Amino acid sequence: MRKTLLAAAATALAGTFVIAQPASAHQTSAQPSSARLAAGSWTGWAGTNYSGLDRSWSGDVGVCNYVGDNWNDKIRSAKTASATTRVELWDTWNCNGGAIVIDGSGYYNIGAWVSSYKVTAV
Ligand SMILES: [Ca+2]
Repeated sequence: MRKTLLAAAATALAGTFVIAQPASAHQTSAQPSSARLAAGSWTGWAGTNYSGLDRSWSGDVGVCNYVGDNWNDKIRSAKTASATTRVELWDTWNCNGGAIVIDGSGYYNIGAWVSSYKVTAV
């Protein structure tokens, strides 16, 4: 009798725990993700004056991203997706060395050195 009650209590607790877990996970993930949804995108071209092959990248504000092996040191012009979006283009893979800032009006002649980027405003 006593054993049955304990088992029932344990089951009830386990049930509560399992139900509470997704609910609290849902709550905690809802707010940071809406803040993190501040992502910006930009396009880079293999040629100057926005010519040749192009590719678009996106990223969350403040996060450094590598452009990838296919585009490393190959971007020659770039502009962001909107007038207010600002993106730093960095010399090294981890946003170090030198950098320029691009916006919606673009940068039409960049040396072949861009390796990483960081969105700073959307
Ligand atoms: Ca580089």
